[in-house]
Amino acid sequence: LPLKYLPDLDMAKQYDVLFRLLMLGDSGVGKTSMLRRFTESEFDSSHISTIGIDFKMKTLEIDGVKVRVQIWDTAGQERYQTITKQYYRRAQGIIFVYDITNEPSFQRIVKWAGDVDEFAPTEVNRILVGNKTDEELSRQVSKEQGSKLAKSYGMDFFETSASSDSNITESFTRITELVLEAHKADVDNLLGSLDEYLDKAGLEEESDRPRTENNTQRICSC
Ligand SMILES: Nc1nc2c(ncn2[C@@H]2O[C@H](COP(=O)(O)OP(=O)(O)OP(=O)(O)O)[C@@H](O)[C@H]2O)c(=O)[nH]1
Ligand SMILES: [Mg+2]
Repeated sequence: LPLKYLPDLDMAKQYDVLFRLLMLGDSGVGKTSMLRRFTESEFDSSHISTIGIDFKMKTLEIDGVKVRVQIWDTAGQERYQTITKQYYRRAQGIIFVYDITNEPSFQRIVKWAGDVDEFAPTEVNRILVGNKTDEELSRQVSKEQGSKLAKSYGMDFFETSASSDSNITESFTRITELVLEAHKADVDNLLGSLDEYLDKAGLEEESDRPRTENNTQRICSC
């Protein structure tokens, strides 16, 4: 087994693989609110700017694979960018967020994407999200503009609202699916070889022992 896939034998098998996702975008676009909506089903209309970086966890089941995602919520404020950039290279999936009622936040996606090209692994999966669709009357960026930009980057595109809970689960699920797809060969390989390994270990130890499979957790932290 490659060293980067370390089974953690201490915990009961609650998930099969672990992926890291990263949220990027200007301050105030709603990154923390989207994450809070997704992980806690809550929304707060006050803005408390994220300081540096924070994360939340959630487990999703995709194609029978229990995927645990660690979602890193970065501060959009310029002054934290030296810190947050250090997390780019450990991400397998990136969610770029802008605010549909704030044109400059949309323009700056180009800058965020450029930073990712520079600091993240080239194979990182990415999606684009335009948040705050509940504020339709204040819209400054059309859905077409968003979808066109996403297309030019080869990214999937969603418009969401953390406030009215629209497309939030869909967006996080999609980026997770993309990451899982991209790592599918590794994951299958990992699940397969661990099963094989455990079968053999079981046979060699004592053949009437129950299979240890269920106590094993497989982590893909590639
Ligand atoms: N109407 C509306 N407001 C939202 C939505 N999502 C977030 N907000 C509000 O926008 C403000 C900023 O949201 P945050 O989630 O803190 O933004 P952020 O992107 O995490 O900002 P930083 O941490 O500074 O980078 C807050 O007042 C939120 O309540 C939404 O979908 N609709
Ligand atoms: Mg925040």
